Amino acid sequence: MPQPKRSATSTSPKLLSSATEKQKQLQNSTSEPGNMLTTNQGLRIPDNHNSLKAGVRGPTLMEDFILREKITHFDHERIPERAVHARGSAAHGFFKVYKPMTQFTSAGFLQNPEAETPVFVRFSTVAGSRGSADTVRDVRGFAVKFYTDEGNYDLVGNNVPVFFIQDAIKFPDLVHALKPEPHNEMPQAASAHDTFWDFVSLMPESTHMLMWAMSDRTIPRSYRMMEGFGVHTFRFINARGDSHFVKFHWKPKLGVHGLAWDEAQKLAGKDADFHRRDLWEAIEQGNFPEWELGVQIVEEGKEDKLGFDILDPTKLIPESVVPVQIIGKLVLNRNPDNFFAETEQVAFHPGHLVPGIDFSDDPLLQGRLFSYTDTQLSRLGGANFHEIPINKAVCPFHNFQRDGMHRQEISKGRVAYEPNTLATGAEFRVDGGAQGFNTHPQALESPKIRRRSPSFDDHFSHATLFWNSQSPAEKDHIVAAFRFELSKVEVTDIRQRMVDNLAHVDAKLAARVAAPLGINAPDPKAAAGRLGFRDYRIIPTVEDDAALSMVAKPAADIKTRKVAILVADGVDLLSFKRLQQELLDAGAQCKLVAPQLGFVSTSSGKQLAADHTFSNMPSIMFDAVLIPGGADSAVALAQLGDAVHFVLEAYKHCKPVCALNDGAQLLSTLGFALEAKGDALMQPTPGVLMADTRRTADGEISQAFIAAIASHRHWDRLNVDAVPA
Ligand code: HDE
Repeated sequence: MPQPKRSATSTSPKLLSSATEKQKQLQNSTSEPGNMLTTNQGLRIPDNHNSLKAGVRGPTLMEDFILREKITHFDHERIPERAVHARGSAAHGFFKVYKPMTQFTSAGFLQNPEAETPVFVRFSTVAGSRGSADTVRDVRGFAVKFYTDEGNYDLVGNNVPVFFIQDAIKFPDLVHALKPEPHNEMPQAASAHDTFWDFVSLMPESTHMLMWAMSDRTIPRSYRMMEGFGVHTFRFINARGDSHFVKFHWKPKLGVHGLAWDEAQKLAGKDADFHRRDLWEAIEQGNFPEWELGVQIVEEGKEDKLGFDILDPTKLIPESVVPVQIIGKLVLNRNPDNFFAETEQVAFHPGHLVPGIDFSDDPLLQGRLFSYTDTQLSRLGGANFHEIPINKAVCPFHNFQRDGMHRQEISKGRVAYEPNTLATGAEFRVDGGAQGFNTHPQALESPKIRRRSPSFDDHFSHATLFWNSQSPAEKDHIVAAFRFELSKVEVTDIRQRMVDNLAHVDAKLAARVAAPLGINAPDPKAAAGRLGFRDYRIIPTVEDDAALSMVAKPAADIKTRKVAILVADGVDLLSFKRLQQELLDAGAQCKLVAPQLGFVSTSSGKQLAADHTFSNMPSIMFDAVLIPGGADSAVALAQLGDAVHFVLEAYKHCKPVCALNDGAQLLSTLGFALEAKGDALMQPTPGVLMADTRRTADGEISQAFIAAIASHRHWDRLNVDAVPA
């Protein structure tokens, strides 16, 4: 038998090192594009169109390891989706603190205003599956991973500052009630069904969160226009070891805006990726979304003055009681390269902390600390998910954990324990010192007990505070949302139980919700008689708080707002050219929507390229509508059902509509007309402008239209319910 030749590498140290280098290099490289394909073992594939067969018309052979490798990999492409927050979109960016926060926290990334900390942010819905629609009524996740020099810090929050339940042990029940019903897997991504309302109507602690869930917060216009909240109370710990309680807030630069409910439902069908696309396109266009980080800081010992338990995640600290200090900014400026590798495989965890930040004893937070690692074990297939590039810390990390599924690191040497002397010859013992993470030495001495603190018993006063803080239009939307959801509940007792609970928030709210539901008038006594009901009421420190209203947070500008310009042959370019430029200058995006793609001829014989058609970009995909002048164009549009519907729908969704000269004909179905001798610029109802461009001064129309767009929606508009769209 021939002896195998001794390989050159085993005899030559020089060759050994270059081979090792080559191996390292190759291990780090990903598959290279080009005309060449290989198997996962690096074998060149001669033909990627035909499997190996016994003759050109014969059966496929088992032997075809190339086919089997390809199909096997494909068969295992899917991983379990997240149990909650399965549907998400993410982006890279950076965080920068405005001033050193040394007084409160030793966290390194909160000290140096010159330093940028890389972040990865994932937004999500909670209830739906990975392929569900973006614009459903649901709370949004707002999870931020900071890749700091001291390790990864995750702020895993939502776009609502409170939660449904007070104790983690109720989370599986809540999620089972919310998810599609188990016998028929319906409805997808919706809370409007019996099991959800059955559960929450029996859990009065959820009432405050339900008020938020039924508000326009849960149908955001864009991820870029949502607030974010850490929800729980955390601690800041400074270098001296002093602890302050802290609540985290993200404030979007573009203001906080919602969709109309009818619009949200239609969008779910017409563009299920509406929020994903919006975030992606904004970043691709260089319109990087920004938020400011705010903190509410409460000195330890002063929390009792708040009048409620700071550990209760169904309560919030009103901003009028403890103002939000703005301490830094977050900018998202890069889309992921690969959805699966980054957005899908990112693993957040409220327990990913850095020195200077610590937990409170909020029992919901404490339960989360177990859940997030546990879920990744099945989702990402083992204990080494921290080695996946998107999850990897950017600072050096080292410990003696070893092996496990999909291990990437090739740990060297024989020492995998501490203390040891064999690693370097000297004694090695861990000494993280002052820089290590030291848990705040909070004193604890209590009996073990399985009971809720009586200080968590107030289930209603913050729901009332939220209700009192809403504008009349926002109150209308909340009532409408409760009515919609409860009208989908088949069991009348559940509807009744819910409105009985609502009577403890506000009698008028409950009566309005109950009116069209075919049930009795709300009965607060019936609610109070039920198991689990607590009628302990704190004396609220404030009756209302403007910061809880979305309307109270308009954007200062109209950056990235989408304006549809409706055009057909004969459109008068002169009537809108200047206004279009002024909108663009103000940061808005203008798109020409026409009966068909290709070119539209203007009244002066020019050709304008249409961006969209009425059917491929309906009004729900825009923030505002501009109807230019031009007699022929106006007549053509008025005769086109899709164009008329476009305008009516935008009107119904309370969007700004501006009609110029002959274009005003499109508003005639709404009963509005531009009088030749009347005012040159009319506003017959909020956010509807009609103008004769020949009689208005330069800039007059654009000023009014830009202000109308900045107000976002004109919820107090006339006769909206009468408009069929
Ligand atoms: Fe989560 N949550 N959660 N959650 N959560 C998950 O972790 C859980 C809660 C939040 O984009 C899961 O990796 C428990 C509150 C966000 O990847 C899971 C409890 C808040 C995301 C989990 C809560 C959140 C999750 C599913 C009650 C707001 C998506 C997949 C004790 C402060 C993160 C995963 C992303 C995801 C458990 C309550 C926010 C199962 C047990 C309160 C934004 O581990």
